[in-house]
Amino acid sequence: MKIFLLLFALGFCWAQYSPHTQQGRTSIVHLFEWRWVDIAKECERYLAPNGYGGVQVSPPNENVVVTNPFRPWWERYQPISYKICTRSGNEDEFRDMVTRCNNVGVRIYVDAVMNHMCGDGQGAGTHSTCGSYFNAQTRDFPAVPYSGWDFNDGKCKSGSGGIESYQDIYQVRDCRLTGLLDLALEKDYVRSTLAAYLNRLIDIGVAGFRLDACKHMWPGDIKAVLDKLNNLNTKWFPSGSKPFIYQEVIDLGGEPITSSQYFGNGRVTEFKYGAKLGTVIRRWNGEKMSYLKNWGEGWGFMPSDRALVFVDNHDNQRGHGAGGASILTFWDARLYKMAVGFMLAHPYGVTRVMSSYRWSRNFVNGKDTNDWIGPPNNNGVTKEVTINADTTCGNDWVCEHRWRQIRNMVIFRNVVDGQPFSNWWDNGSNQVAFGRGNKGFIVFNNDDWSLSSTLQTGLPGGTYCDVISGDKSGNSCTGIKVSVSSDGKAYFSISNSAEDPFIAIHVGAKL
Ligand code: QV4
Ligand code: CA
Repeated sequence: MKIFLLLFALGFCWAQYSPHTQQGRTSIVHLFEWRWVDIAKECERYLAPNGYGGVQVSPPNENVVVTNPFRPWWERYQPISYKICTRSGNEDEFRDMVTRCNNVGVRIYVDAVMNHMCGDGQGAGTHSTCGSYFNAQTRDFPAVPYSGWDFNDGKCKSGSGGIESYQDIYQVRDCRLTGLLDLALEKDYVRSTLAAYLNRLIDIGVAGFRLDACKHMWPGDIKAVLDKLNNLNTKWFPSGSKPFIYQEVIDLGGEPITSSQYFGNGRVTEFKYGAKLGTVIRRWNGEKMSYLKNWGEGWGFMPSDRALVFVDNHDNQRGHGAGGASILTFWDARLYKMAVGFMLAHPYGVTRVMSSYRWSRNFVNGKDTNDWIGPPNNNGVTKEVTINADTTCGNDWVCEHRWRQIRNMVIFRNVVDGQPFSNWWDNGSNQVAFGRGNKGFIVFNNDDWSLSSTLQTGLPGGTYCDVISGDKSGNSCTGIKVSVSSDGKAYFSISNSAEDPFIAIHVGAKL
């Protein structure tokens, strides 16, 4: 009986580290700035049929309307209230999205902005996405309500009231991040108000939360809010399920605040992952893919069961946040597909795929002066995500999650889930291969010459369709065919000038 209680207790507390995806689904896609009506449709027509586990959505709560620059994407990180009312849609549309996605086994994770309200320079009035009045100068947010008592003004010890040094853990938590009015999360009233907002979302049916700017909140204050949360809605989740939590903490080393200080609350974003993988795939600083043999904890990353990983995110794909120039994005499509393919094939972490929109970049001295540009819109109204005949998206939505190579690697990850990292091979340079037990195998050629090798795949003998160059369609392959002999070996030939210089096979794409 004691063992059972221990396992139950452990299982119980593990829950906030589990994304609660449906059996056989493993990855999250960030549908950045999408409208709720479009996400609901995408769950039914694309994400469920292609095995996506869940969607991270942009902050659904009322935010300030910024007109200079015109409606930047980042206005959504300046809360005015917790009314579900933004450019992505209203509460009815949000509820409909969560219900329809859950009904096809696709979870919804909400980007929750708990650390602050709007910028101290946002003035007063009703320029907010639901028309609520606020006054930043007097810290007055009657639609919550919050007043001066609920902010950290008196607590911050820096001269400017803003964060002046990331070496000072008190400033980082108690002062303003880029002028954003910092909430006093040590107050029970603020903790209860935030918990009430998250509990409304839990009641609607969301599966968990991306917690924004966690470095700027004390881990204990975050825990105090999480301890007030209800279990997930039993309409879609087993009784006793706790919300999945992944905390945005940018820890590239060199600061007193570290990711591990937040492990007690849930998973943490591992920003070293995308920064390092970008450097390796770009072959900068002498990095080589053959060094990826011990990828994961071997590279100094946090434990895999605490990590949320990604190649790029909404910040660093446009020069915000962390990661720098090495970050690969959809703008670097060929290398990007290799990086995302590697991430989805490797067992480390819970994986998140970025889905972006195009904007007109304008580099001046290496910085994109248009990094603020918001989603495709008609005079501020976000455009619909249209779907073209070839299944790509229109209206400047990039839809990386629909790219064959990425969609098929999400399926690859589902097929190999639980299988060990195995059969590593490399040529000492940038040609590498590895398997996942007896379920899948992937080969990369990132050298400036062709790859031609017979490798041990670990797979059962037979003919497999390469899911990078094509699909398995009926009883044939639309792309490259790979024949694995009864001893598990297969010959691979990959030109360094191939459109996508990597091949992936798995037992779900076997003729
Ligand atoms: C400006 C000045 C301030 C001044 C203020 C006066 O810079 O010095 O005090 O005006 O109001 C926007 C503007 C910024 C402006 C600020 C307040 O870009 O110039 O300050 O608003 O008006 C996003 C953007 C920010 C944006 C913010 C709020 O990246 O540029 O600021 O939204 O709109 C750190 C954190 C990490 C954070 C990362 C970006 O540790 O947590 O920086 N990442 C998350 C989100 C990110 C978001 C925030 C946090 C804030 O992923 O998207 O910032 O919620 O590394
Ligand atoms: Ca803070």
